[in-house]
Amino acid sequence: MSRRNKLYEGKAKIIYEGPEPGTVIHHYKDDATAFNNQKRDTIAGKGILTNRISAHLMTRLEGIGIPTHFIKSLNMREQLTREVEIIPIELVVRNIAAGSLAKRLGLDEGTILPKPIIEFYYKNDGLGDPMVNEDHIITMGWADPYELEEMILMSGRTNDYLNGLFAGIGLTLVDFKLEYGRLWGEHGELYIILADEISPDTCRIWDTESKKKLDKDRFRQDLGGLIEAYQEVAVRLGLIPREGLIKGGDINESLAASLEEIENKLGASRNIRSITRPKPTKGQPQH
Ligand code: ADP
Ligand code: AIR
Ligand code: ASP
Repeated sequence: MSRRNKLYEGKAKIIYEGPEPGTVIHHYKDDATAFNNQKRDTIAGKGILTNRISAHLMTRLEGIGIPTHFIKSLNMREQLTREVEIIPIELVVRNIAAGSLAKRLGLDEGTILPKPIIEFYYKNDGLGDPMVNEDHIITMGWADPYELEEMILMSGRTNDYLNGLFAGIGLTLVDFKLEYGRLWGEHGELYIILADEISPDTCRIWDTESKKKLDKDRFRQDLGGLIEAYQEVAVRLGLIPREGLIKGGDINESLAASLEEIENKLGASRNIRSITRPKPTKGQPQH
């Protein structure tokens, strides 16, 4: 562990230098934080579940042609990814009112939105990730119009796909947060690829029938049963057997290791899709 070069330690993950240039290792921690780090705890086994779920969802998204940073799972808590230059914008897609949207607009939690809403937040812990609009993003140079358009398109497709995926297993995707990064190809071409994490830490997921919350709101709202909820999501996705991997803080390590193998076979052959539209030239009129 200590031989590796730690590049960054965040709230939920540690990023280590990868084995080859242009790669990094994401180590998923058991730490849970909310409300910009004001509330914290450690929940045994959480990192195993978020690592597995994120690896799986990224692999599925690659399968429908959305380029992602995911390369392969390494072990229970770690995955190898392509190193990207993170665009400092969090895109939140909402299908149903909850969380900060419900609070800001005085909507009842659970109100179905007539169409999905995309919001942008400037990724800056010191400022508490403030909500921003497209004009802020372009004017401040956080992303250019082409990059923003690409992120919006990919987020819409991701929402359509994940909505269907979850609906098929009796789950409702209420909202989620995405991060994207820049990756330059060998000829200097720019790719915008999906990065960071997609898991119950970054999505709101409800059981469709009972409306039970199966995401990080269990921690934010002190509802308890976070591991059971994340395991339920993993079980329905077909990632772990019904009896679960973690019981009372004890982790069935050999079972967890064998499941990684299956996941890696699934994701063995993937290509990063090229973005074909040219980058707009500065100074040209925008249509
Ligand atoms: P935070 O920084 O919000 O505390 P995490 O604990 O999840 O979040 O840390 C992961 C960090 O790594 C985030 O800042 C995220 O933007 C960044 N990141 C995610 N994917 C990649 C990637 N493929 N390459 C480089 N950085 C990444
Ligand atoms: N999110 C935003 N910042 C960090 C995360 N994980 C996710 C939440 C929720 C969605 O974005 O997990 O799924 C919207 O969050 P909020 O708090 O704005 O309602
Ligand atoms: N992860 C963020 C934080 O630690 C936001 C959240 O999930 O509530 O504050």
